Amino acid sequence: MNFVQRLRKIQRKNKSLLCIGLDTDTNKIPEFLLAYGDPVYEFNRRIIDATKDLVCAYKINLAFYESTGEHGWHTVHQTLDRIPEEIITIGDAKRGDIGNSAEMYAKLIVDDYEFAASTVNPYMGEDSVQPFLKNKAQGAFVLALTSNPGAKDFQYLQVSGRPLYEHVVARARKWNSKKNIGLVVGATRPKELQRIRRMVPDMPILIPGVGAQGGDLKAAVQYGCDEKGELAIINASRSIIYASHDENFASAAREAAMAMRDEMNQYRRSKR
Ligand code: OMP
Repeated sequence: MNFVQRLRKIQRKNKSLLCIGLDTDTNKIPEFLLAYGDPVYEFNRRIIDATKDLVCAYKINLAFYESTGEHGWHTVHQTLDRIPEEIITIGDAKRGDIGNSAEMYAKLIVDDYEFAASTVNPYMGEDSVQPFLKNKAQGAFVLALTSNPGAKDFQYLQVSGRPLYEHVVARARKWNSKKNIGLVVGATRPKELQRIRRMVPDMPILIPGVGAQGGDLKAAVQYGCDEKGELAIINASRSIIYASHDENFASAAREAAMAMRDEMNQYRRSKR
């Protein structure tokens, strides 16, 4: 199965476009978890167990794990082991470097952790992205137009008559010989998302920025999906995993996830 087939399969099975971001911060998890040997794993385990039938993907932003030192790497492995095989796992590290260095980054994320997909920064061009694309079953999401305010610094610059992010989209299409490239487009940019989807009718699009960043959920679904109502992966991290700070945090996360998944399904043109 190639990456797109894997994604469609789980989106159909769980009837879900939702990706939960495990951006787990020890300062934000319920205090009682600090008594556990690995509080971050214990938090992730309970969130995963409470939501795994509601999502198509989990995204692990490696910054939250690497910042805790050596132990964080172990926590990533443990967390990945807890996620059912059929669910897409995204290693979000936004790497991008010259070819031989990128090979080493890919070695960790693609071969060692064995994430189903990664996020990559295309600023250094094709050789910086290719090491993440070797296996057709594993995808890479290229940053096209990001959700944050700083996106305006470079991504909208006009280059040869069109904004820079459109050049990124066009290049990503060219690099996609194994059909395992996706794009990242922020939910805070609905108009542009609509245009990008028209440029890439059959690529997965990872759409962060709903929930805590205030992005437009309806537009994310209606403009982000392909014609079958699939291939948009809509990420929410803080608004789901920190829905409650009490003992009931996992069931609160489940409720928040279910509400978001169901709302998305209402907006899908073609429901499965
Ligand atoms: P919340 O704002 O808490 O839902 O988290 C958003 C997550 O998506 C974080 O892990 C961000 O690093 C990530 N993200 C963005 O917020 N904006 C982008 O444009 C791209 C990403 C990403 O690549 O995942």
